[in-house]
Amino acid sequence: MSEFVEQLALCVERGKVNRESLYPPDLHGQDGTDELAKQALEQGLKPDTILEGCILGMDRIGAKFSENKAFVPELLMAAKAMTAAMTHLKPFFQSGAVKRKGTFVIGTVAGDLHDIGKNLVAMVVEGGGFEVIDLGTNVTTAKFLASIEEHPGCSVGMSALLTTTMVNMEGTIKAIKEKYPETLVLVGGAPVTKQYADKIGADGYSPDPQGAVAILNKKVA
Ligand code: B1M
Repeated sequence: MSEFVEQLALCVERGKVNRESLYPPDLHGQDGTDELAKQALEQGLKPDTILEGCILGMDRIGAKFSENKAFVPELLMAAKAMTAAMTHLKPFFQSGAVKRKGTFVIGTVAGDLHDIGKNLVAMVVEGGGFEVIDLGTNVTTAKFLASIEEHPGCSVGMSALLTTTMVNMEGTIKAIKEKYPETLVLVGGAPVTKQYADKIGADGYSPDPQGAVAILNKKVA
């Protein structure tokens, strides 16, 4: 693993956003994810390498959280640090195509506030040539339905990061299929599996953003 990936992962894990940020105190005055991502791109590093460092840092803080060695405030700071790096990656993911192939409505399911993975999927799908309507987090069934009505012919993506919220996908899919049976519904997120997606009646499942684009491309092919 490169020194850069390690350094970026550490900044995500420790929640170090930028040089000015006072948190964490022991890293005060040092570059954070903001500067590191910007410099890496200027030096010609691939956006994927930056993403690798971010995800590694997130995995590490997630593991500490599981072991009660880190707590919600630390997770929030890590998320903030990852978002700062991702801001620099946005133009790369979005520069895919000019002509829109269709509309993709995406949101994190009801009860769930995790948005980093969902944001990544939104960016990559947008880069794949689709118009993306991002409904944010904690999206209710009613909100998904209203958006489908507003964007006839759209496809829908749902993200869930909690075993307690992924179960909300089933009811939303049922409601969508009752009212708009032709709508393609795609699900994803760490606890979601292909088997679960099939069980709840989703049309597609992908473990990553690229797979989501591939499924959407198949629909418009
Ligand atoms: Co939370 N959290 N969290 N958290 N959090 C997890 C998910 C957890 C696994 C941590 C742990 O215990 N190790 C655990 C869930 C356990 C479980 O259900 N099995 C957990 C918990 C328990 C909680 C709380 C309940 C903690 C509490 O309050 N006691 C709470 C719940 C709040 C709520 O949502 N109601 C909570 C809160 C939070 C924060 C708000 C502090 C923060 C989120 C901030 C934010 O998102 N803005 C947070 C974070 C940061 C995490 C971890 C550390 C990182 C998640 C992340 O962003 N990963 C996470 C542990 C971990 O994952 N290592 C954890 C990086 C991201 C790029 O990956 O989202 O998986 P991911 O997305 C991937 C794929 O899954 C896929 O593409 C992405 C890129 O490859 N993908 C899709 C995602 N959506 C897709 C949709 C698709 C296709 C692919 O199609 C539509």
